[in-house]
Amino acid sequence: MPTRLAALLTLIPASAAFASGVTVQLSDAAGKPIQDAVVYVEAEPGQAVPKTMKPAEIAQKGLKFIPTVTVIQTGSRISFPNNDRVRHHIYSFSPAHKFDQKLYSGTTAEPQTFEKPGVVVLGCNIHDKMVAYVRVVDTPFFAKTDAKGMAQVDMPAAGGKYIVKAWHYDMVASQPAEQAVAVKAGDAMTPVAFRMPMKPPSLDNEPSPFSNY
Ligand SMILES: [Cu+2]
Repeated sequence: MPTRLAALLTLIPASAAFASGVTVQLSDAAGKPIQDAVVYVEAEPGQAVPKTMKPAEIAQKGLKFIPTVTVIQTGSRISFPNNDRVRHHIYSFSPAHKFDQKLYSGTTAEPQTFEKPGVVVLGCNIHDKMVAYVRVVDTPFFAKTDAKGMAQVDMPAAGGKYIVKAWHYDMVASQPAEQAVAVKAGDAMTPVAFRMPMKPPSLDNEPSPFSNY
């Protein structure tokens, strides 16, 4: 893109009519929508992407992590407000980000900066059922699918070749599904659809989610 045009486009607010990016429809092998999947769009090698570093928050409330799934760009921070009266002990053994924080009731864990791309599974040492997933990605272009399996990834002023990836913590494959996509520049969203085989609903004898990452 000519520099002058790029400079002009940066003057247009993200909410203006110049919506570009991809809309993703995610369904399982039977065609049912997949909710809470992470979809993200990576540039082809050698192509720079902006660093937006939007921070995120994973709260603890009612002995749950909220939300269950979080996606952030590599280098971003997540804070962990504790809204419960009980204490939690948040930890992760995942190679992408190991940490361990004992907390007292009402206290909040230090924010963590996630420096490596990958999957980080969070647990609580006191409440075994608490689990949350952080997908750390090398791009600012990402979204989560809704109840209809749809996600819209806004890519302001983008256009060109990209790789769209989709990941869910219950997917059968160990690596994200991916498709090469030519994203249209200007006022257009490029539709992408994925079929992703999923594991059967949880069984009591299922291996712990912590063993996968
Ligand atoms: Cu806990």
